[in-house]
Amino acid sequence: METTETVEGAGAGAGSVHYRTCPLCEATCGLEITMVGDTVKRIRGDRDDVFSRGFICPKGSTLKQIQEDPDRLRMPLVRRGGELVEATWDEAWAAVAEGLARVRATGTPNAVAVYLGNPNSHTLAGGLYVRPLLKSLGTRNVFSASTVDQMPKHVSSGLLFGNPSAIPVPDLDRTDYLLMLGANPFESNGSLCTAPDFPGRLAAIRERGGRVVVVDPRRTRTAEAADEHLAIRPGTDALWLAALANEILATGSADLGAVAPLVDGFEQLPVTLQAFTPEAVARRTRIAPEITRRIASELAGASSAAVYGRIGTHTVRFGTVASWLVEVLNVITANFDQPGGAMFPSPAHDRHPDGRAAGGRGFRTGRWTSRVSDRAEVRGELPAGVLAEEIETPGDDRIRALVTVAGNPVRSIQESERLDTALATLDFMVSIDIYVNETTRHADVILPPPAPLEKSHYDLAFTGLSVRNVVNYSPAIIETDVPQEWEIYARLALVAGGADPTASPAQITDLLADGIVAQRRRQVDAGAPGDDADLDAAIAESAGLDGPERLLALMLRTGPYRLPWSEVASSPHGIDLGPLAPRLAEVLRTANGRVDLVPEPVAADVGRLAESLAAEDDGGLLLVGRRDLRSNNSWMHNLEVLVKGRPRCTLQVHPDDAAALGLHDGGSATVRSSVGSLAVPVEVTDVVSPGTVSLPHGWGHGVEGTRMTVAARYAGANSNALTDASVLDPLSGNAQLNAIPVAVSPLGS
Ligand SMILES: Nc1nc2c(c(=O)[nH]1)N[C@H]1C(S)=C(S)[C@@H](COP(=O)(O)OP(=O)(O)OC[C@H]3O[C@@H](n4cnc5c(=O)[nH]c(N)nc54)[C@H](O)[C@@H]3O)O[C@H]1N2
Ligand SMILES: Nc1nc2c(c(=O)[nH]1)N[C@H]1C(S)=C(S)[C@@H](COP(=O)(O)OP(=O)(O)OC[C@H]3O[C@@H](n4cnc5c(=O)[nH]c(N)nc54)[C@H](O)[C@@H]3O)O[C@H]1N2
Ligand code: SF4
Ligand SMILES: [Mo]
Repeated sequence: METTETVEGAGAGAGSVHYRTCPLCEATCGLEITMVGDTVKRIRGDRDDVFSRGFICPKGSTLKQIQEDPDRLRMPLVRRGGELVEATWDEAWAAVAEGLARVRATGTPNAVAVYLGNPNSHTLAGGLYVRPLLKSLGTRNVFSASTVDQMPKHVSSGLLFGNPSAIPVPDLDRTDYLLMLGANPFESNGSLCTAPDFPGRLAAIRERGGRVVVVDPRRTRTAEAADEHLAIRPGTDALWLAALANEILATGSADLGAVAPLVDGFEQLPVTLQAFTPEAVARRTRIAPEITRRIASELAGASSAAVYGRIGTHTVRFGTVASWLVEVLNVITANFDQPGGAMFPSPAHDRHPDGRAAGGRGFRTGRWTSRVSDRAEVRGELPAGVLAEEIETPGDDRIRALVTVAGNPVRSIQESERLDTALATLDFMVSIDIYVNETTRHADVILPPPAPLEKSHYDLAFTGLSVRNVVNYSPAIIETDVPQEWEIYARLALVAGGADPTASPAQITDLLADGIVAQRRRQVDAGAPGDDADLDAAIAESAGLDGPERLLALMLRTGPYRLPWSEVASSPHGIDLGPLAPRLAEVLRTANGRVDLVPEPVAADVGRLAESLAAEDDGGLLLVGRRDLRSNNSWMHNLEVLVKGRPRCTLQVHPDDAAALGLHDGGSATVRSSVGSLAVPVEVTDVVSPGTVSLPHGWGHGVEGTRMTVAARYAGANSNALTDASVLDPLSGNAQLNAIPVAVSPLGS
């Protein structure tokens, strides 16, 4: 692979320089990594990366610390006599086969549940080999981090476009006006909007005379850098977005622009949203009617504008309605599918738009429901919030075994202390993970994949959410004795399907490759652009490859850009495929091939939103989360370089609230919610608005049985002890993790 060059003077003697994409967050920064032998000497931003141009955050260089972390697992662990002890891979696989078979023998396939964590979106194994694993397990008890995150966006896209994977992103580099709600890219580096150097791209909007407005109950660093900050009352974004749309409709300034011929239902909007005038929502949102009117007029009048909502608008009780309203605003201001507005990326590995008449099967949820509280299936999974009750409650189909793949639900989902207790009662649990953490300490077998630098990388998920079309492949740069991650996932799929643990994981790659070829062959036969020659070339090129590379080569050559693998593999800084282009017609999968602007399930839930208008707001404290640049959900707290310094897991309280409650900076408080209580250090700061308190998630380390030495010293508190699993966004099953009613008192009182 021509991705290295030799350099002198990189520490002890000659080194080699490698380029790869950082897999840690959604920003996909290019890294320049200097190695001497198998030791990482230096990691910095790759100035020649076609997308990130040298940008890097403090986490990017910690791929070195992850590589070297003595707590990171390099051998499987198997429980013997109650203790997790090191074992060979053969022993570990035998234990997995025995454990799964034992549970299967006494229950239905639904007795084995699976939880898929966030890093599955960041690995090739997660993107390509999870599907066969789910197929083999054949269980309806599939859970993932999606229902504590972005599921409302999938549902709004499913209902609007018939396509839950078609997620519009703000065209950051060309927009003249960005209205951003519940997102803090100065800390998160962006989400459902892949844009390395998000801060720089926001600054560029202002430099070219555009405007950035941030809506957040906290005055974040993102808000500080914007033209305007609106400190909305937590949990009320849907009300405010509805008022913006209502105002645009009422003033006659709505304009569907170029997408008008493809949009149904526009005439229903005014009635659907009639209750939500700027006056009507002011009391609940705490945003004055004249401000709402002005923003509506700015949005409608801007030469181009994009509305973008993230975690703070999704992990709330009206997540799907809020997500839908974001799209409605983009549509009715003539900014949908247009440069500078909200657009659909076109990833290079995607199937080629086949040119067939638009139309598809539409989108349905609730094909099955959860056993205990009857929650609807969405995209083949159930809300993560019901996992604990499905383990606790006796009866047929009770969950008796769990497979966790790159997840830490004991810190990341609602009522996670309850889940912790439930996991201890399972008959069998296997985890694919690099650490013994709060979740995996319950496993009977832990299968560790290689570290990031020991495996190849390509962003299957984030090229579909990216503000430019880019392709970038990174080979592994450090050799390892550990099986490749895809082999572990593939072998687990085989074992779960009853195969002998010695069966070759390459079988699964063969199956997946056959599937891709068959799908693309059907498209060619149906008259899609391209021809059999491309497909034959793809098959020939991929034949000499193995695992994910073989599948990627097939997809890229038959995808929209017809990229030969040799070209992708020899472009260490990536290939820029240009800005986003309008493509609404080809992503639509509704039955009639048109946008359903007011889908019936959403219209029904708007009724619930209208009821909430009248609800009392007693002005009590509402808890919201937050992210910190030097953290990443729950799993990077074992890296001293990131966690040292001022404590990060603090409860932020506004000075007025602190005074009223008798709290002081540096003191401690007890926070109580409907489901739990927590002791936390207090940070008094006017960054949070009055009535809002904020605590980050992913902390609460150092519990018995975990093996993360550094994290244990910077333990923090688990904010998900406070989140109520019974409160969900009904359309998506998504968790409410923000706007949680809490009571706060000085510790000990
Ligand atoms: N209160 C509150 N809770 C939240 C949130 C919030 O804002 N507030 N945010 C939610 C969101 S958006 C998310 S995405 C979830 C995250 O929820 P999870 O995905 O459950 O949690 P993570 O902390 O990301 O845990 C990732 C796990 O993967 C392991 N891991 C890391 N790299 C790899 C790898 O390459 N391969 C494998 N196999 N394993 C790996 C880590 O050791 C860790 O155990 O948390 C959610 N929870
Ligand atoms: N450094 C770092 N980066 C990360 C992660 C991390 O843990 N650390 N996690 C990654 C993951 S998994 C994800 S999903 C993304 C998330 O990326 P973002 O969505 O940008 O997440 P946050 O930084 O949590 O920003 C959410 C903001 O919403 C605000 N908020 C809370 N409630 C409300 C509300 O009711 N209304 C409004 N308008 N705002 C509200 C919070 O104050 C916060 O500032 O970040 C990713 N990147
Ligand atoms: S912003 Fe994200 S992708 Fe870029 S270096 Fe930091 S963690 Fe890696
Ligand atoms: Mo997330």
